[in-house]
Amino acid sequence: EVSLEQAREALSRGDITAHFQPQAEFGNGKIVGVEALARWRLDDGRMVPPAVFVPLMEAGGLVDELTSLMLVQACAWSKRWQARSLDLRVSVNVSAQNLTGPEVADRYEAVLREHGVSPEKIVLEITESSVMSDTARGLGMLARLRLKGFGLSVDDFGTGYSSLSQLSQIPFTELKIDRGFVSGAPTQPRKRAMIETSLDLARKLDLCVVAEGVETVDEWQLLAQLGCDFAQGYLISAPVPGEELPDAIQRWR
Ligand code: G
Ligand code: G
Ligand code: NA
Ligand code: MN
Repeated sequence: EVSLEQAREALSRGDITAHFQPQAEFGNGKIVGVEALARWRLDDGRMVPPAVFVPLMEAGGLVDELTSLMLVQACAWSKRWQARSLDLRVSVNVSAQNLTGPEVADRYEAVLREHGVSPEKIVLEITESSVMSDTARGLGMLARLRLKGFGLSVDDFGTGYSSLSQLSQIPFTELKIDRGFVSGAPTQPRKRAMIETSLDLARKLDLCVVAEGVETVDEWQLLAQLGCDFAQGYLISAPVPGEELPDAIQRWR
């Protein structure tokens, strides 16, 4: 068990860092982006899972600090990779609570400007369930972020029971099919049907589609055949520290 006080300390001591998981284009296998995922290592080497510390930080008013930290690391690594000829979009997870704070869009834009990173290079992922729980203010903040050039992704699509009308009100650019539908889809017609329906919707709303949790070649082939745009999952690489990303991409190629 970890406390909010420990979480606060971990943030300020640099015990929480971003790892990055590559996303490959189905057409040619090229790595075109990464998702930043927060990792907290305790002094004794044990890891605290995000499923534990993210909700803790959300409840304790710390998630804004977490997201800012992730955004800073996304920018810093984006520049370092660029220096090695790796031009990548970076996705950063955003909580519903992030969108209720004052001037969020201006602050995120300022972080990017400080690092010389264009908002077009950053995708903000928000889970379908947060979209549901969101207030008018949150929806307005998403619209402002989109106007500034950030990409907007619906994460865990298919698990959040949002209505089509709610989804269509937000200027999303991307939809991420939840890994629960991807896993086993080649042999399970109901999962395949969910994927096909998601792809249909995405085409109609002009969104690009990322399949999460692609673990097998059979899954890759099915998703490619169905017309998915990008794959993320252990088949390509697990999330890795920023300095290991070029090697992880090399191994995949
Ligand atoms: O890294 P892992 O696969 O265990 O991630 C578990 C969950 O934690 C995922 O749903 C992911 O979206 C979430 N998560 C990871 N990093 C962050 C973060 O920086 N901010 C938020 N809000 N959620 C995160
Ligand atoms: O969408 P979300 O942000 O929850 O997804 C990120 C989570 O999924 C992270 O915890 C990451 O470690 C995990 N993950 C990434 N690729 C795979 C995969 O291929 N299989 C499984 N089971 N989990 C994955
Ligand atoms: Na995510
Ligand atoms: Mn997800």
